[in-house]
Amino acid sequence: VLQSSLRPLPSKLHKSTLALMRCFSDDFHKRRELRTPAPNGDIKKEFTNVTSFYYQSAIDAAAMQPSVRLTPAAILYSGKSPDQSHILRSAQYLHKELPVRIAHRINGFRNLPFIVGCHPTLLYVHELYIRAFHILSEFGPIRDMEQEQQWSDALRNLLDDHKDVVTQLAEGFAECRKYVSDEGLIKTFLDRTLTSRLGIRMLSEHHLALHDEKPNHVGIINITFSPRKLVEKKAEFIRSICEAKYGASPNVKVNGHVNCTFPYIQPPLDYILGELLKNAMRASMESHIQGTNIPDITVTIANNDHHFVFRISDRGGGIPAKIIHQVFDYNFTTSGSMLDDRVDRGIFGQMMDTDNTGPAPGKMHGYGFGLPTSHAYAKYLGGSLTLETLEGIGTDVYLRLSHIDGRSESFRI
Ligand code: ADP
Ligand code: K
Ligand code: MG
Repeated sequence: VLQSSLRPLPSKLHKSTLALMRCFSDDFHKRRELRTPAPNGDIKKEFTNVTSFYYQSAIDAAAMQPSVRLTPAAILYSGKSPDQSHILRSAQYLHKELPVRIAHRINGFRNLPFIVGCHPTLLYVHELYIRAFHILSEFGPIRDMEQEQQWSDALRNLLDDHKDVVTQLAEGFAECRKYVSDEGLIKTFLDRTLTSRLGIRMLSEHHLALHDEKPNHVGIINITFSPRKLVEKKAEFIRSICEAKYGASPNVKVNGHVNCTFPYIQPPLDYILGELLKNAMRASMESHIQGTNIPDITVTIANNDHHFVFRISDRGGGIPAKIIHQVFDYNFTTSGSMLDDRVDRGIFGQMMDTDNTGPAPGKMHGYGFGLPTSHAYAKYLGGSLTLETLEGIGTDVYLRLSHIDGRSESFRI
């Protein structure tokens, strides 16, 4: 895959880059082996990979450049042209911008504590980024729509290759974070890596979507975004996962400004609302183990000139004071842990553990990534995520976000 997607090497490439690329393409064939830790910890092999990453002059040069971030309003109002020159301009911007952003992230991987950076799954993600850097930065200038098409195809393949990165990071850190005493270091790395990934994906998917004519959309921006419709759609989906797991699910009521619509970028909200609803449903189900009189979850929507807010209220028993300070930590979870004294560890406990072995699309919880990732995304989007909990009663989570219609400076992607 790697060899066919790389173009012939330009002669100006530094010798060490060539050496790395040769070693890297070999590694790529070994990636299956790498994903599973060698039984006796084949540190030597991993060590060779890691040190070779340190001699990457092309990545170093790109990492020195600043990233150019756009406001959603700039994207929204950049205008469509009948000759498709807006698509060409968008590709030219991304062609320059993405290698810079990826190089910054590769630096993040290089600066991880050695023992973390050697974890096979994290090393695999690090390699994915290096490979993406090469594929995108080796691509020549984009001057016409044919070159644009080739570039967009490469971009689409990369988005697909990177789709499981969040799960891979969650798995990798779950296994090796115990060796790191500085929690802040992991939080900074994950906040940056996950929000940078969100930005890259929003820009890339926006670019790809510019090719299609979808009613009420400019790229990924939905001009008539309806918070109520999104909540209803996510609630239906998460309820089906909840039912598969617990045999029943709480009702979700929506109130407040239910009729408002405005332009917004839906994909990150899909993720955040999904995670918040999963948490609320899990708490509601597990605090009512007998499965009767499961209390409703209420989502209140409030919309004003600058912000809009979702409040997700559950009656799932609240969060105990002894763990409240940890719920926003990456990898902190009460799933499958004895901390969770709300859960009967008998037959119910077994049911809960059956899908905890690997990443499955229908998981209700497990990696402890839902709250911290949603928090980082909300901040990246110029908003906030906070919660108020009444131990023994339930929890209110507030997701506040900025409008993107250009009336005030919102955030940059
Ligand atoms: P996960 O859901 O994978 O455990 P999260 O980051 O989404 O990870 O949540 C972390 C922990 O916070 C959960 O395991 C749970 O103990 C607690 N929590 C989150 N939301 C709620 C809620 N609405 N009610 C009760 N506990 C909650
Ligand atoms: K957590
Ligand atoms: Mg969760």
